[in-house]
Amino acid sequence: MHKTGLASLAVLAAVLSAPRVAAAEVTLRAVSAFAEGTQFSKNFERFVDKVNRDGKGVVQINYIGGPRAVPPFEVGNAVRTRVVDMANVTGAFYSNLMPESDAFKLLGKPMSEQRRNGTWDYLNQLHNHKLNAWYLARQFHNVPFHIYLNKKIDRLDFAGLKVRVTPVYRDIVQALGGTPINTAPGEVYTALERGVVDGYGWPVSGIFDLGWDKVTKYRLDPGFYSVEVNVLVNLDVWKGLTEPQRKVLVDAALWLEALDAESVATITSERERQAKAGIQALDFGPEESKKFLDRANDVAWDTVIKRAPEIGAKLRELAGN
Ligand code: 173
Repeated sequence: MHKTGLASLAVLAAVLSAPRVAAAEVTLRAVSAFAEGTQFSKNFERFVDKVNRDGKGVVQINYIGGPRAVPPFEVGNAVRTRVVDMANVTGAFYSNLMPESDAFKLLGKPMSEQRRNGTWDYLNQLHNHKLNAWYLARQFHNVPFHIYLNKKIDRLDFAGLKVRVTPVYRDIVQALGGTPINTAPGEVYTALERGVVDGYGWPVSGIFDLGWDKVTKYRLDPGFYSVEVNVLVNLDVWKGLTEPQRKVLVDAALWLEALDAESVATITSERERQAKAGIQALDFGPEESKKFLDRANDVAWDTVIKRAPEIGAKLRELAGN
């Protein structure tokens, strides 16, 4: 072999053994379980923009959109089977695949703490095993849920009321004697307008996004639990990423989790906006409120521990409630 041949072989060897930083840019396809531009998609969309800015030549996200692309209750399975590479979705929408996800609403510590105390790691392992997913980020730990009603109640009793739920609210609605009706967010407006339901569960923020203020009379206080909306990546996709690609995603995930600080102002402004829209708060005072919160906590843990005794007990220990 002559000299130039040897030289090009050496170049080839160097290229082949080069670290994977030299790998081509990868593009991940992502969806959200919530409508585009609405409260629980917004920060994920900012995350996508950030990755696309910081990850030029390394990793990019092709955001396909909200529930028109994949129905909300199928998003978890779409990540599992790699129909999509990444999703913004609440555990409440994949509890059919992972019953333990009912407990995520009970894990209300800031994510910085959940990452320090082993909660993130434990939940990541659960997602690895049960959903074939990497648990990249969790958002909105400091945003509570509420029950909204169109019929006035004079005590904490839902007898005769039909209430739209997801797994988040099912147990407490039942415990108070109401009839839970499970629907995706996209069906809430019509269900209220037609009187199919007398109320619905939803976080403190976001009811204006789909016009529900026009069909809502009361918000039951206090708020309860802790919203959880997660960014998941298909596990095979995650394993195939290079270190630099993962770093762009992890840095953006930590940035996304820190956006939870903004929720404090959002909550204040949403409550004010509800009041201006004529939505009245129903509050039965500190004693009844405490009973309600304790009940909500207990019935939720009962369900988790019944469905997943060992993992449920471990999650309760991590939650500290
Ligand atoms: O009410 C819901 O659809 C629901 O469970 C949920 C969860 C997280 C954020 C917003 C709504």
